[in-house]
Amino acid sequence: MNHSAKFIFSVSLALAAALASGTAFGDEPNQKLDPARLAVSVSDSDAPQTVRTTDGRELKLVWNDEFNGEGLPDAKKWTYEVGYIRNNESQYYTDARLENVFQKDGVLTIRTLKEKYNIEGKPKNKGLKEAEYTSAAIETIDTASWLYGRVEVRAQLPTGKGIWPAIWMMGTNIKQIGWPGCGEIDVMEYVGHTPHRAHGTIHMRKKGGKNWEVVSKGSSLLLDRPEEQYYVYTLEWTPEKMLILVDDKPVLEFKKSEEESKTGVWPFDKPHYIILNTAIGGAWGGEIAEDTCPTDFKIDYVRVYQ
Ligand SMILES: [Ca+2]
Repeated sequence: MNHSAKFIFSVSLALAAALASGTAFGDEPNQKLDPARLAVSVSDSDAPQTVRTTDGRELKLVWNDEFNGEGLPDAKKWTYEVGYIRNNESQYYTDARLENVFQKDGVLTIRTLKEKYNIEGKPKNKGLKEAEYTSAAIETIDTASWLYGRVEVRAQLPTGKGIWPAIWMMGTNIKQIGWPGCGEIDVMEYVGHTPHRAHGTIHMRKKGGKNWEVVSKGSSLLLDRPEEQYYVYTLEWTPEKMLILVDDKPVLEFKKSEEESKTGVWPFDKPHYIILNTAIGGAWGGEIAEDTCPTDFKIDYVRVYQ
C-alpha cells in the first residue's frame, strides 16, 4: 500500500491470485447470515488471554483494543495518517475527526464519505482547497509494534465500487530505510470492484535490487458476504514464515528461504506496526461509483498474541 511501484505488482498479483488460488468457502448463496458472525464482543474480558496457533503453539495476549470506548479511538494506542498519503487515492485522511472514525457499542467504525471538505492549509493537501472524499487511517507506529506472534482483527468490510479497505503492517524502520525495504504484510485488502474477496499479500525488497524493486506474493479467498458479517483476519508470524488466515482458513503462506536468511534481505525479523484504513479510488480501488459512499469499515477488535 505504500508505493506506486507496488500497485503494478499488486494488481497483477491480485488478478493472478484471484484466478489461480481463490477458493470459495462458507455458506451457499441465499442462506441466512450466521448470528455468531454478526455478534460483536463488548467486554474487554472477552479477549481470551491465550490462543493456540494453527501449528499448536500457545501464545499469550500482549496487546489488544476491543474498541469499548466512545468517540475517537484511544489516543494511547492510535495515531493518524493525515492527508493524501499514497497511490493517487481520492480520499483525504482526516485528523482525529469523528465523522470519519469513532467507537460505539464495542466497534470501531472507519467511515468513508463523499463530501466537500475544506483542506485549505491542511497537511498533504496537494495544494487543493477542498477534498471530494474523506476517510481515516489509524496506526500504531508511535505507540506499539511487534516482532512475531499472532495478530487477529475481527472486522466487517465496507463495500461499493472504488472502496479499498486494509488491515496491514509495515516495519517500524520505514523512516530510515524506506519501502519496500521495511517490509509490508497485508493481512487483509479488499476492493469493491471485486466483492466478497479478501486478499493477503507480502511485499519486500528484491534481493540485490534497488530500494523500489519489490518482491510481492499474494493470494485471496472468496468469502460469504464479508460486507455484511464479521470475519477474523489473522496473521501468524514466526522467524520462518508468515501465514495469513481468515477464520483460520489459509489465504497465503510466505516462507523465508535460506538465501533470504543469508543475504539479510528478509525484513520480517524486525518489529512491525499495524495500520487500519479505508481508501477509495487510486491505483487498485479504481473507478468510484456514485453510490459507494457513505460506507463503513467496522472493526470489533485487534488482538496481538505472542
Ligand atoms: Ca469489540
